[in-house]
Amino acid sequence: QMMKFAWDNYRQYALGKNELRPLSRNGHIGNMFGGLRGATVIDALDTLYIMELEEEFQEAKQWVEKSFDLNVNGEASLFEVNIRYIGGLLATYYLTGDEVFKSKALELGEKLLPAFNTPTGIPRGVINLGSGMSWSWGWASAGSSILAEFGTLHLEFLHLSELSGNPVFAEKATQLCLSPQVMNIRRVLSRVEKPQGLYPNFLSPVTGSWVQHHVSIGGLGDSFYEYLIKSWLMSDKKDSEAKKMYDDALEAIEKHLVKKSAGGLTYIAEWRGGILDHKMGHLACFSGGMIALGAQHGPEDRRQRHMELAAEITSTCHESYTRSDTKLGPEAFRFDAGSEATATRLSERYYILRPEVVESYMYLWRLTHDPKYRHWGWDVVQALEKHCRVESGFSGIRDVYTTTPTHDNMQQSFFLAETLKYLYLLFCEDDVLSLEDWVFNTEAHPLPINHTDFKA
Ligand code: DMJ
Repeated sequence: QMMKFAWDNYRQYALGKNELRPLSRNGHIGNMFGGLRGATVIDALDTLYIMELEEEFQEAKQWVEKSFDLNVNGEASLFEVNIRYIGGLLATYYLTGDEVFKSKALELGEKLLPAFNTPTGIPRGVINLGSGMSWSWGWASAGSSILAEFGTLHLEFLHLSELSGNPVFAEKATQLCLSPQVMNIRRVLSRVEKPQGLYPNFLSPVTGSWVQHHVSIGGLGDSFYEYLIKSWLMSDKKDSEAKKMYDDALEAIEKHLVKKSAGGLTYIAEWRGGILDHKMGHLACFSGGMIALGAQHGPEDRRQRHMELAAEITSTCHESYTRSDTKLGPEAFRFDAGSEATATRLSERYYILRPEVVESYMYLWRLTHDPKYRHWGWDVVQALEKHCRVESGFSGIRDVYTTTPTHDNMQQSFFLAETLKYLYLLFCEDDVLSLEDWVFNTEAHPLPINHTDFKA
């Protein structure tokens, strides 16, 4: 019902725009997708299909067939186009077998390739989909590329290669750091000196070296780690290089970033050139699910330790929800100056319908069957209904610490792709998109396991 409500309002007031503005009842285009439209359509397709909202799925499919225009000219985020559009189209192709989704994914994939024309092969973050010109984000230090962006292409690009028969995509994803001396990004990343074994978030696409020593499992770093373990799973556990990189990275994170607060809450801090920032972003809350997923494989003592860590982090993220008045969590919460899993800055009190906490509930439920995860998920459903549902859709809120929050007038496309999908899967049988057969890309679009022969 929540999905139908979110979709119906988007379709009625904003079809073809990127997101619905549910208070003003119009569409939002934004500047992340380079002139592409319909981000909500593409992000919603597989969720509608999985939920058996047949009529709504057909509406979305028709829009893709008749109105989805790829001949656009504008500045796009390589990362966002990949995870939302390519991921959404690929997943829907695999679920339905409808060729239109495959051909659109391949066509769009081709348009992303010029971003990789850099001295190292590390792509830049922004690309003009018309001209193929690419550049780094203005806000990224010294023209750097972002770990979570160039590290979050692998799953989709392997499938593009598999489906097109063109190895170029797999090569781009696996040889992101091609330079005369270096064969691929993983080799470069294993050679480049890593402070304390940690991966900083900013890398120069020109020199292939770190530009700044900020490490985070939240924003700017997050899905790089996620794609390592998922690359291994998607390869049917053949891509041992990815597994080793994941294991080593997690070991360094455990050693240097995992902390316990005075009140006994486990959290993952951020690291700035050796100094810890005792903060977790909402985005970092996906890590409970990731660590639980990765924990299933390996020696028993390690499995147990990682399952405990995953459960503790998920519980801390749950605390960030329960300690607010709305029972929804803030954008970032801290463990300093007497605060414990609460936001201390006004600018971090908002909630924009993000999925990461329910994502971890879904993984922890599937992997432990502890009923508390369903209870926690149900609390989120109720909080969303109470505080985020408005007359014409769902909206983010500006302050989770008041029971009369102001709405931000935005129904994010990831709410339909991820938040509602993970909530639905939390209450489904385990064989609906079984973790044995599917990996979810970082936008919750399911991709089949063992579907590719391209090895890293
Ligand atoms: C999503 O677009 C993806 O999950 C991405 O990896 C980071 N966060 C947003 C939603 O919060």
